[in-house]
Amino acid sequence: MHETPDFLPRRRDALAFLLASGASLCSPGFGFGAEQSARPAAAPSKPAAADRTAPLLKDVFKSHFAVGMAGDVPGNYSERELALVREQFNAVTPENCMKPSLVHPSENQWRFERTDAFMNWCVENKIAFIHGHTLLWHHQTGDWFFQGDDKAVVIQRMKSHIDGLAGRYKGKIRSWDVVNEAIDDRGDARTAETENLRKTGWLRTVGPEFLTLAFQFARQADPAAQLYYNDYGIEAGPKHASSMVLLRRLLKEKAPVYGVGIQGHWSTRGIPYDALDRSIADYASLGLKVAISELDVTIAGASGGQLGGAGGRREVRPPTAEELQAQADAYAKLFAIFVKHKDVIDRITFWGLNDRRTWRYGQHPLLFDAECRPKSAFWAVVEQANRSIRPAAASR
Ligand code: 9MR
Repeated sequence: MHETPDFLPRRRDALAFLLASGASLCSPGFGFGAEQSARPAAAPSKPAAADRTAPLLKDVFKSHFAVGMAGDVPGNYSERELALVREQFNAVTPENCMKPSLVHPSENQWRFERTDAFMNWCVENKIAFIHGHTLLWHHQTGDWFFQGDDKAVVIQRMKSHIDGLAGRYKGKIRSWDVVNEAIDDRGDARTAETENLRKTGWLRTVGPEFLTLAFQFARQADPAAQLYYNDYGIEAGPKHASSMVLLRRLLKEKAPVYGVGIQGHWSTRGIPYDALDRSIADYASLGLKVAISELDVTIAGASGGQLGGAGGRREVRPPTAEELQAQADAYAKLFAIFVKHKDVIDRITFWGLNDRRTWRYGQHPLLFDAECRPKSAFWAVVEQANRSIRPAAASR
């Protein structure tokens, strides 16, 4: 049984105490197994507090949206980390294992070991909301899809890929990223009036209709799944304008698009809050839902969803108190926007679990530190839920 323990008190007055104490949600005695995880690379241990009261994100935002994490669970996650996943989150996205080249490395070869293990873990642990990532992408996609450059053949391969993956987990995956990152990064006033599609194998062989077809194939493979277009940087500037041009066309062509995933790979050094606020309203005006699908806010180094950025395993400089506060402030502002748009937003998913399980290792981007302890950003996020539920109390 991995039910949320009901004995956990949820009193707000315990929060300040916890923050000061450095209590770990993964500490032995918190209600999780006492097994030690692999030694994290950052943040030294602090003594465990006697009272380990902490709210659960999935509960505090219950009336707003689902709150998720991304990871190829159970993989080599420690018991502590897995406990944190099932306690705090009610949505999970496979970070890598469902990407085309991993699950479908060649035309006649599927590798379902990790995806099946992922699905089984989520089902066994009663994760209500499994979000699939990603049916089509330009990256991590075998060249075999495009070999021969024959449009009809490539479309057939696309269909059998989508059938094979979305069909296998039909009825178990609530929503899918159908197409990921199809819009080019380089945009200007001229491209803003166009879809400005990225020059990929899909575009070259099939043309712009590859997106419509992908959505239609996904609908056929799993008629109940909610289907998303997912991208980074689409909340602002020419890329946002292009996303609107693209989505309008897809809807006109009757592509069954349910929503837009704004990835949300940001840095405390510059988040386009106003543009984000407007972009959510823009997508809603098309009749679409929104997910913040890959949220992280780095306190150092690069942001954005581009691969090959400043991630990587290198020596980690611990964050300063000021940096942690700036990050908490940024998360608070973001969640104020998300809460405002709760009727449009279905899900907020963090890209990773903690500052150890993140593609931006060393940039401390998430709500839990390397040892699963809630950071200032965690409490700032929780406070936004409290404010929205009890606005009068919060302003006192
Ligand atoms: O976090 C993912 C990382 O572990 C992988 O090495 C990388 C390449 O597959 O993809 C990362 O996730 C990306 C996601 O699938 C799409 N949006 C950008 C994410 C960060 O690069």
